[in-house]
Amino acid sequence: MTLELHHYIGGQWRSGAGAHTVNLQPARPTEASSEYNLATDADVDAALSSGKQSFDGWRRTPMHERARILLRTAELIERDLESLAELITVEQGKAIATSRGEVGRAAGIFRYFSHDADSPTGSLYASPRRGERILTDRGPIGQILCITPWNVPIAIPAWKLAPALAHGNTVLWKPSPVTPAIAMRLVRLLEEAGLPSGVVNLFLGTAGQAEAALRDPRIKGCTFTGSTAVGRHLMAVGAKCGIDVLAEMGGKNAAIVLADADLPWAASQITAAAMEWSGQRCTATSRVIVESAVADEFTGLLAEVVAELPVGDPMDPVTKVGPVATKHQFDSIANMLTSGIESGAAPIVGGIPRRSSTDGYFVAPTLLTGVSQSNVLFTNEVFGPVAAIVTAESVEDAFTLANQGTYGLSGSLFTASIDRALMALDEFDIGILHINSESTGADPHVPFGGFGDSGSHHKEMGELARDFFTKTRTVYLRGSRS
Ligand code: UN1
Repeated sequence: MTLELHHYIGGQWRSGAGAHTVNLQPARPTEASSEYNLATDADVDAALSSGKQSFDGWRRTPMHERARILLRTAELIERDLESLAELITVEQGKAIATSRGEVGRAAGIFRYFSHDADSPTGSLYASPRRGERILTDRGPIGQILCITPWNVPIAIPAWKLAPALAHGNTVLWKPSPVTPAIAMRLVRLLEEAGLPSGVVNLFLGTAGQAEAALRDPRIKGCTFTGSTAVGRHLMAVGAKCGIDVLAEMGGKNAAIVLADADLPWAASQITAAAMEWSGQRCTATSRVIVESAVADEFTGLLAEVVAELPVGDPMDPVTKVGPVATKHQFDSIANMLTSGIESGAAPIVGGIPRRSSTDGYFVAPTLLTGVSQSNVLFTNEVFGPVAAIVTAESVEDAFTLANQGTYGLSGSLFTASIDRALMALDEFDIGILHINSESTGADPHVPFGGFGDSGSHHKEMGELARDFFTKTRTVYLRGSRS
C-alpha cells in the first residue's frame, strides 16, 4: 500500500520538494507504507508564518467555539475508528486490537479537552485597597511546536494538540517521519471538524528543521515526546531562546513483586506491560524485581504467560505482539540483547531475534535472568518486548533496586499489604505509580509525566496540562472613581 502524502500549510495540502522518503511496512517490509518528499526549509517558513498569522483570530474565537471543534473531532475519530486503527497497524505494526484502543483513546482525549471550556480559567482575590479586586486569567501562549513519536502515533498527538488548541494556541506539528499517514488523517479530521486554516500546520521534515523552528521567534513553546537525548537537547535550545520545552522522554520501569502478591495476576499484568505494543512504550515494564521467597515460583509463572503470547500478523485480531516498528528498532534491540547476554544475562523465554532481509521486524517476547545491576539490560531503555528478572533480598532492597538509574517515569508494586503500598509512596521515586496494576496506560483526566531523565517538570493531560499551554495574567481591577 502506498499513500500519497503532503504537508498541510495555511489550509492547503502541498507536496514537498525535500528528500524522497519511503517507509516500509514493519510486518511486510517488502511493501511500502508511505512515500513522500520531505518539506523544504521554505515550506517550514511558510508554516511558521501561517501559524503566527492565524493566532490572533484563533485566540479571539470564544473558547466554547474552539471546544466544539475538538468535540466534533472526537466524534469523527470515532466514526473512522476502524480505518484509523488499520492505518496505524499497517504503518507502525501495532496489533490491531491495541491500535483500536489507541484510536478510541485519542477520541477520549479530544472530548476531555473540549470540557476545558467549562472549567474556571482563573481566580479572584481580595485586595488590601478599597474599591479593588485582584484576579488572574489564563491566555494562550502563541504558536506551539509539537514534535510527536511513532510509537503512539495518534494518542500522543491528541494529548498535545487538543489542550494547545482548546486554550487558543496555534500548532506547528512535526510528526515522526515513520508514521506520517496517520498524522495526515488526523489533520484531515480536524479540517473536517471546522478547524480554521493555519491554526494547525503540519510538515514532514528533519530533526534539523524542527530545531530551527524551535529557535525561530514565531514559536512560543514546544512540546516533545521521544528519547531523553533529544528531549534534553531541545530543552537546552529552548532555554537559550527563552522558550519553555515540555519533554516526555525515556523510562526503565520496574515492577516489584512482593511475596504476599497475587502472583498469577502480577504475571498477567507484567506480561501486558512488558510485551504488548512490542514493548515500544515509555511506560513499559522492563525490570521485574521479585522478593526472593517467591522468585522461583514467580519466574516460572511469568515465563509461562509470556511464552503463550500470540505473536504474529498484527492484522489478526488475536495477535498480542506484532513486529517492532522499523529495521532500526529491530537492530537496536538485537544489539542490546547480544551485549546483555555477553555480560551474563540468560534468556528463559525468547532470545536474540533473527530475520532474513525480507522478513517482518518480529522480536519474540524475551525474559532474562542473571541480569546484574551493570548489565545494559538493567540500565538502558530497550524499547522492545524484553524484561529482566532480578531477585531482591528484602522489601527495602526491592525499592533500592527499582530506584537505580536516572529515569523515573512509571512502575508497579504488587502486594496485598496496605503498609507496603503506603511505603511505596515514600520510597518509589517515579511519576506514575501503579499499585497492583501494570505500569503502562494514561487516563486523559489525570496528570502524566516522569521524574529525572524521564520528564521536564511539566505534566501532560488532566487539569495540569493547561499550566503548560497557557500563561497567567494578574489583573488589579479598580473602578474608575477614586
Ligand atoms: C501508555 O503507556 O499508554 O511514548 C502511554 C510513550 C508515552 C506514552 C505511553 N509517552 O510511550
